[in-house]
Amino acid sequence: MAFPEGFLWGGATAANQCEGAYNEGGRGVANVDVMPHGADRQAVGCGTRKMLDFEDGYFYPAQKAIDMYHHYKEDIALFAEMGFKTYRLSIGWTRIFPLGDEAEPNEEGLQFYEDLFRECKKYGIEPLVTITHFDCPIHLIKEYGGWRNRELIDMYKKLVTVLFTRYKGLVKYWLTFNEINMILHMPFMGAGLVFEEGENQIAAKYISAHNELVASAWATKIGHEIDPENKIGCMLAAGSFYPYTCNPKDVREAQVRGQENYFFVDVQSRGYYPNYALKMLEREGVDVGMTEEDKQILAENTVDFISFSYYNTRTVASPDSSAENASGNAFASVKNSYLTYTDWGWPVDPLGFRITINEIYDRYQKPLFVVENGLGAIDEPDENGYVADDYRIDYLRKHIEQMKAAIEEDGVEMLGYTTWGPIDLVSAGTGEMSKRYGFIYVDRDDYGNGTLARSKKKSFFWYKKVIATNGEDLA
Ligand code: BGP
Repeated sequence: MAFPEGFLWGGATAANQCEGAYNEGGRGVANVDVMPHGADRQAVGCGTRKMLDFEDGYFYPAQKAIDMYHHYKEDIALFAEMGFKTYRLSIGWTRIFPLGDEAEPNEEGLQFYEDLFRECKKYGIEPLVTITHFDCPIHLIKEYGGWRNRELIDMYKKLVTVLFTRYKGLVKYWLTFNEINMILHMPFMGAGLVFEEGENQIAAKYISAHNELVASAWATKIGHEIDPENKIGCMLAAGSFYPYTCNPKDVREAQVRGQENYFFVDVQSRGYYPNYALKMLEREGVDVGMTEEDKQILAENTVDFISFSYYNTRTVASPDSSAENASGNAFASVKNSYLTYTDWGWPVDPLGFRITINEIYDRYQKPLFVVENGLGAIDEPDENGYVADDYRIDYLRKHIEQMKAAIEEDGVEMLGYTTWGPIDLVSAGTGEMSKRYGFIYVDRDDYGNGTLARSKKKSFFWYKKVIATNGEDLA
């Protein structure tokens, strides 16, 4: 059998993309709430269009999302019906600390997640908890400048101490920051950064990255101290970088972009800054403010496992190449003529999944956890809400086959696999509902219309079979 006994099959969501109820249960406002649907979303996510409050004339999809806050029992029952062994979800920071800098947590928020975890346990589903999935209290952005301010390390330490203490025995698997490398690509979403006119953006991004890396190491330390059973991982937006051609200039570009990506996990897994990063920061004149204590905390608290999302590889060319640009999960890349593309222009590269898995495993030699993989597509439901989503089944089948080969033939240690968006939810990149990933269809459109009714797609029954046979039957 390729997949080990106890392999954690499941699905992954993020609080802001599914919960809604943004102003209920004492919750405070976060950066992710004020990211509108529509043309300005990109600029807001990148920190170049300042939007720290709800503005007239915009639709904010996170406010209600798919209202999982009120539907979680129904949704977890559906996950259980598929046979989920794990459910990856994230904590809304502002449910626990509405402002971020208060002394005491909000009990209602803590109770909400406790109930949710108990609901999972009822079905034997192991929660996999992302401590922050792109969210940062808006108060910490307005008053402290987001993650560029070291004081956020203390706010985060306080948050994780509360979480590890309260959920001791209920939660064992934790991820510190979702797609930590997203800071470089969507800095408002990844670190609450809004840039001032003329500000050195590279400096702001790397200082914020440093603060998150140190906060992540503190979380690992605190989590292990509170419960030695805790397994704490990092989370990378992964995808190998391919050179556009075998021209050494393209190969070098791919190498540099790969290092830029792995920088984060190099620190979280090895415990120190790699030389290529130190040299780059020196050239850019960036001082991240590393203290002796930071060095020690980073060195002594490396992660237990490496988790990552995989949607596609990234093909890159040297700046003087004439290769055509393409999109793909916020990472600039060029068109790869060997691959097909999704409705949203993201490459589809199942073999690239095996390549990426091997690259990460070779580099760190720690257990891996695939915590996001999936296809965002347009679904056409029939009158009963049923979608014959063979294209989604095909995508997932081909990726699982490659993961299987990586385990069986390459000997990679893998803890589990959670697909992105087992239930349709709001797209992080575009704010759309119509970019659907789910096994479960949700009746809601891009502008907030719909009954929110849930219905099973064809892929629901397919994934159920995959899990029941521990990945043996992918037909
Ligand atoms: C990752 C994020 C998720 C998720 C996914 C799909 O970057 O961790 O939050 O949304 O990408 O992206 P999108 O929603 O833009 O299709």
